[in-house]
Amino acid sequence: MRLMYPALLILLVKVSLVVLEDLEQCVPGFSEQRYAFTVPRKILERGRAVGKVTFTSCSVNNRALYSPEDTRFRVFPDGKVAVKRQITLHDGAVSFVLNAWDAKGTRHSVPIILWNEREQQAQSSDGNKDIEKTSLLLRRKKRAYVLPPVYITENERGPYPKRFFQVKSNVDSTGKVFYRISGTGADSDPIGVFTVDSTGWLWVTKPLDREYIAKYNIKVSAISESGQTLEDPVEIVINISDQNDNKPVFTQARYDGGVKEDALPGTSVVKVLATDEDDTEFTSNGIIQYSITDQTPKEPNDIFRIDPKTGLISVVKLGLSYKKINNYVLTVSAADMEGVGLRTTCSVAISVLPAEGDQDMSGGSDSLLSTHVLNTAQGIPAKGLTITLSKLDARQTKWVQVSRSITNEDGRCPGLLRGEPLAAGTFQLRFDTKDYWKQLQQDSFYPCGGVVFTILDPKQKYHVPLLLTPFSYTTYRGS
Ligand SMILES: [Ca+2]
Ligand SMILES: [Ca+2]
Repeated sequence: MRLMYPALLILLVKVSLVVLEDLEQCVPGFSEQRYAFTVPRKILERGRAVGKVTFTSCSVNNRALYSPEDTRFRVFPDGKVAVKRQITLHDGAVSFVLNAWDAKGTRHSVPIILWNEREQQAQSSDGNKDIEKTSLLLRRKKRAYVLPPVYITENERGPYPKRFFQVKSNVDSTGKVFYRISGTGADSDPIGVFTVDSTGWLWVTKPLDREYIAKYNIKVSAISESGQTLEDPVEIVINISDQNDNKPVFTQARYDGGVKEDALPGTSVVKVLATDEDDTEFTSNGIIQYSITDQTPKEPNDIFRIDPKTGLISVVKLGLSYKKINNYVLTVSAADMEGVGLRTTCSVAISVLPAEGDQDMSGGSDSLLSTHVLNTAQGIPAKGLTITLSKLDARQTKWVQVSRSITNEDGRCPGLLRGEPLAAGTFQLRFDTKDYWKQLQQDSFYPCGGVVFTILDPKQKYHVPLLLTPFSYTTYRGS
């Protein structure tokens, strides 16, 4: 037994050397530049296998990790492509990019196209003789060739130029055939992104940017030596597949909002907005989700929530107190890929305002008509804004001024009625907004804002607040 060990050892060393040599010569990648699978029906139910890809990962066991960019598909370790969620082929075809990683961690991407067999037959039944074999199926529909779209991933690594598709003319047999391409990216701006060589191969000359141009339509013509066009041009649609190369960007670095301390759960406070230039149609690279990642002060926590899809921040529960904490700063994050991708943050300042009817702030609880102006652009009460109260005269023809006052530190006007009894009728509050913004060195779109309202019962309380930014104002009936 002892003698057998060295022999076994030598054998093992030999075998592993062979494996290593094989791996050193191994070229990772997919077996095809693209895969086209046909399926017998329009609706692909969950679990259906549609085809198989072959990928060499160059790892010892040649296992690969696949990640389809369309999450309705899954790809098993053996390369089998199956439907994960039911799909309807509305246009007769669907395509997506499949990524796989080799043993060195390099990503390889390949386009996969699924065709509905019936649609294909219907389209090709009118001219079998013209069917040409390219690297994909080329079919003739009426006078123009219909080619399945070609996919190129943006930001693809060089070296450039890279060839990606071949067309062949079927009148090739007699003399020499030249090819010419036209369209955006070929002979019109941006010129020279794509070229064609004498064998009909199309080349891409530089990395592409989907956010610049997402789709190219190139026409390929076959030309004889004497310069004659030999047949109808072939149109090739080149779709640029997205990579997640853009972070979400907030429209403002900082947002401000205000909320009353007695605001009920569900009250909206402020809405943030971020945009992402990446694709939202075929991938989630541009689909943003919002979350609150930090709050100052930390306690009480969970007072605010953000709608992950809309960015609307609202009050979740009671517990705000103007006297205890009158300002919160939230850190809000926007992350693409539906919340798991690239992340950006912004800060949101929220002012807590005293509740209505708070004696200290309202300028007297006996006042039946009150107003309150809030600068919602900065989340602060609007101080020093001139307000004129007028009443429509008995003949309903002109406005008669009742009083004129200026808002105090809290954005309120305690002297609005100057002790006069409130009478039924139609009133107007005029807010001199231009002068207010001017003192803050800001331009305003509205020189003034007028709110006209009817008082039916003079014994009731009427509160007419104004929420103001340089470009908008809103009002509502408070109490
Ligand atoms: Ca993105
Ligand atoms: Ca992109």
